[in-house]
Amino acid sequence: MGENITRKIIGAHRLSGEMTPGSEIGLRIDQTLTQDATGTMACLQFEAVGLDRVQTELSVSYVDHNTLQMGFRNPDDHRYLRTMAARYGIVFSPPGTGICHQLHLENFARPGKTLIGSDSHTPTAGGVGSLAMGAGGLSVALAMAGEPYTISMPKVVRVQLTGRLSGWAAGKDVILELLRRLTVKGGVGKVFEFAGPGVASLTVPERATITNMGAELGATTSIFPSDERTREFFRIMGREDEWTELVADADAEYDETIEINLSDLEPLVAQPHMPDRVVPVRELAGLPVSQVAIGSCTNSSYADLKTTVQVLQGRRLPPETDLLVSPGSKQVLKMLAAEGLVEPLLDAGARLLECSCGPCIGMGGSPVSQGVSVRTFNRNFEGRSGTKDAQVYLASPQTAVNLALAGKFTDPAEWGAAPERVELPQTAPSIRHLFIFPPENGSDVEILRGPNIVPLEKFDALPEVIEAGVKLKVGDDITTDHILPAGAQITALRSNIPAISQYIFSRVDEQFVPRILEAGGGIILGGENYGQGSSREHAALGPRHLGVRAVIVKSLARIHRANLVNFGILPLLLVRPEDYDRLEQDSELRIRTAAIAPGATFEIEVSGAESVDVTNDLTEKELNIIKAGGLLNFVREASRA
Ligand code: MIC
Ligand code: SF4
Repeated sequence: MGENITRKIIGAHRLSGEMTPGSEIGLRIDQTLTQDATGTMACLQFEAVGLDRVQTELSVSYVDHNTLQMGFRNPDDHRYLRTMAARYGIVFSPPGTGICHQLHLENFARPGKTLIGSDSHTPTAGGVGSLAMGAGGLSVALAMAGEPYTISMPKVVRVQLTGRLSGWAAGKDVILELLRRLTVKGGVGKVFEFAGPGVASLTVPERATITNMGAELGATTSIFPSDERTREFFRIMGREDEWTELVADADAEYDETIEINLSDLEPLVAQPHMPDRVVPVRELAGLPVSQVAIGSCTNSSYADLKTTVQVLQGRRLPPETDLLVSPGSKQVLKMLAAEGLVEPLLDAGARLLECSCGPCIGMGGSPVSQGVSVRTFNRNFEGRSGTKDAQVYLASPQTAVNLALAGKFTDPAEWGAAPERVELPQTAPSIRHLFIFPPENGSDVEILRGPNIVPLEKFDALPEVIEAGVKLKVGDDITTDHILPAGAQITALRSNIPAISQYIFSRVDEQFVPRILEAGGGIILGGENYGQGSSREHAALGPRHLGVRAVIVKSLARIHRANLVNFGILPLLLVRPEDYDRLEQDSELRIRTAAIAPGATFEIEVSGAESVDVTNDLTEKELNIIKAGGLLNFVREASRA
């Protein structure tokens, strides 16, 4: 029987476990990436392991989230990351060089390699055939230390692409169509592997847009074959020697198949406040648009920006619409400059921002009150833009720039002829010299820490009995942005857990932190898909710092589930959904943790009411990690044994 690409890569990296969907497997990790917002923790955790050098083929530390440097905190973090990278053998990408995923795709990603990154959009590298997964910072730290990365063996979904994109339809519309059909929960436990005759028609940047936003499906990852187009991309990036072919066998089998005819796609848009609320752009015609933002790791490539400029050329934006453009990397910006494409952008009235995450993570660029902002990003969760009542829509650059010029939603039929699809130029300027490569031996390098770098706290083991109250009850699809909001002020505290914990659930219920502190700990009750979105482990670390020992939910998102385990919080699943309605904020619960066994159902006592049944999907090892008080304790104990 032939193999698909996903199984080929997993097979070549599997250190333990069976390759049947749902079984726990351990994978050897070739490459890691971190970004500054999650990377400071990952680096502190790597240091805590006590090795002299990273054990991976390649580890890169990017600075792209907290680049604003308002006050000492962010620059202190950057200096720590730079010196720590030199000390332990990590490549460092300074602030302003670009967005981690765009830079990794252009400079380091390789077909057939495994990559984990402390950022949920790490699957971007699947655009060139890497098996690239988002993970919590601690999982990345341990991969840097040479430990296997554990996942549940995914199902592989063949996404059969036929036809070709035409008119104003873009790569973004392929993934928006998948989100429309499958929703933000539709990819849980799955890898989306793209196949079929339509693949060859998509450029590498288009493929990367699609795999990037596969994260919004909740998927383990998404991946494209590495074919002649991929080879051409590597040649243009000046690293053809790093290219290898990687295609599925002709008779490869898949667990499921979905078909998308690219020729049928039209411009789509995700409405507030979830990436799966997708409708055709034409249906919203007439809605005024106050801001448009083009950029982010989803859509900031040379092709995305060149298309934007081609539409803007010689035209002027209406005064009521602000257009923000953030190139994905300095390489993209250099290519635009070389072709004289920066000037028309400026002349149209657009604002050119730094090559960084910027408005996507709420670092500036907030919309006006109740404003409609159309963004080429991947997330439109409520409040993430920094303006609480803004309405954020997600679309392709093609759509975004047309709406910016009109100052409102219009029917694509009125946009005139679409420009030709942009291919990369024959050669691209290198920016390799901007990365700081580590010395052969870094043992003499002094690691510089400012006051914002607060050492890790040591967590205690899980008690035999948890007696605590439900301190917060939340609904379905709670994102990590609800648990720990983004924005300049809060994100600057990512290396300081005591300080950042004060913001846990602050936008959901301002009284949550005082309430749980007063009680000395507690439990969180949630609905379906709890913890979807970002990989930020602070959404587990913060609650743990505040004394949360268990979350009881209907279902969990993959990375957040792993983060809860990593920091010793019990993720329990309600057996009967009705019990969710019976439990209230302030219900007092008694959980006998000694009675928990992997996969087994057990009772939780509820004071003054009937008990509720919960279960878990934990493996023996995960349960032992939680009992030890978290993964770092577990690893330390294991190395002592
Ligand atoms: C995001 O897009 O939400 C982030 C910011 O990139 C996060 C990581 C973080 O919170 O630092 C992600 O996607 O994992
Ligand atoms: Fe940065 Fe936004 Fe991409 Fe997250 S989704 S890595 S914040 S650009």
